[in-house]
Amino acid sequence: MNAEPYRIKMVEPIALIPRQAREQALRNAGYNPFSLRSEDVYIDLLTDSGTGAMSDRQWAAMMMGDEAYAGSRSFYKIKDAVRDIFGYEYTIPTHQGRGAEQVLFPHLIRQKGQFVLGNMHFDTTMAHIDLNGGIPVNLVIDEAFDTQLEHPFKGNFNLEKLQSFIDTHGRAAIAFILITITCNSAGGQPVSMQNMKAVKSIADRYDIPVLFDAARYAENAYFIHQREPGYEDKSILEIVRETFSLGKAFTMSAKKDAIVNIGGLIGIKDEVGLYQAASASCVPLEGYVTYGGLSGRDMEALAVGLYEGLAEDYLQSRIGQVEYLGNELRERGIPIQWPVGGHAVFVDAKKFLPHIPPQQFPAQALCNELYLESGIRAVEIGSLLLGRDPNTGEQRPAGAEFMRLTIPRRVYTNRHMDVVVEALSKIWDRRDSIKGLEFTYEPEVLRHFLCRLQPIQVR
Ligand code: PM9
Repeated sequence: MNAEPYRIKMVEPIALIPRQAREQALRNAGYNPFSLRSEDVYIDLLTDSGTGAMSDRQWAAMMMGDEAYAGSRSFYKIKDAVRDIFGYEYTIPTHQGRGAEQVLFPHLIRQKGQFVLGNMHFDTTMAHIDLNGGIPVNLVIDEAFDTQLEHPFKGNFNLEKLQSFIDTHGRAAIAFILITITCNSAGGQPVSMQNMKAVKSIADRYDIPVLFDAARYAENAYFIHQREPGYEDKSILEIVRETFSLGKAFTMSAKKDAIVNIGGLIGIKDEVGLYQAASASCVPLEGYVTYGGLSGRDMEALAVGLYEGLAEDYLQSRIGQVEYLGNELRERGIPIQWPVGGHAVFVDAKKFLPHIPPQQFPAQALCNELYLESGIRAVEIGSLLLGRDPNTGEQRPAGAEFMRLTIPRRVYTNRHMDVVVEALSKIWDRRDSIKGLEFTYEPEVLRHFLCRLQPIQVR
């Protein structure tokens, strides 16, 4: 048995505020945990994005930041790392993942109404496809939504659906294919190498570009290493290189696997034309192409983090912690997406709260109850997040209603996980008493971040 491959050098105090104060805080937040003050949160499992603990090497590297407006030495460290790890010639830093999406997508969606085919697009990705006149399409395998079904790669594309979509709509209707690794919205589920190669070979037949949403590039490679025959003796780095050889470009939120608090990247394999077009957009949107919204010190930490995220002992401990939480919950009968994903345990709120219909947001109701019970903040990944179709105004049908318990990297111990297990077990025992929610304010775009809700009143 191995413990964490690090020891703790700096700590940040956290505290549980009293129940009455939590009730008041949640009311003030409009029953939306995004609007809570983090000081009122005891264990924060809202996201693994930008919430990781940087290493001493990353902090040391920050002191070496070159803050030159143009041509910063720190930028070239990122460029070298991207070339070495992913094999891509061109790199543009951005302030975070959605910055990369806003810079790159306009150059890939050439006509209004073109489709962007994905296993399952993340919400900000979907928003940037929408904003550029594209139509996001999710083609993940059906097994992804059967939370109790054992499947090693629930993030895989349904290849028959992909082929049939292309046959039905024709090449010209498709802007590009985006492979999201790991597939966050399906439960942080991995995509197998075999499946990615099959997607690439279908795409090649029609000359459709394949891109990656690379936020969790290392966790996906770790799952391939663990689960896919033929990859057990390959290093994480080798698997990452093989993965990215299949794409022509990537967008990346570096706030996840690269373990920085802020940062994103565009990587382009070799197409100078695309690089030049994206560079021209980057300047007005993010900043000059050798910083793209980041300071030199941010870029230093990112260049180090890109490698730290690949360390096998770290990945084993990180994904091991997610598994620990998942196993403990499962043993108590709590329904979760199984097997657990890389960055979070996804609790199946449809099964947890079958009496609450999707339009009353069962997973959001569960998040609120968890906060009230124990000061733990989780996040909804379901109907609330999916929102409405921008053309029809209808609620998009969600395949699953998840409450995501997202584990920040190198931050919490398994004792914190035990607190989560105890709290959810208590809620499980009184689940029938939990009520659904209704809007008091619903923003048009990405509503889950800013909406306000209230518990449905018994009429
Ligand atoms: N993901 C997450 O918590 C952060 C925003 S919502 C609290 O899971 C993928 C697969 C993501 C992602 C963000 C982004 C956007 C793109 N793709 O947040 O802009 O999971 O850095 O990245 C979040 P940024």
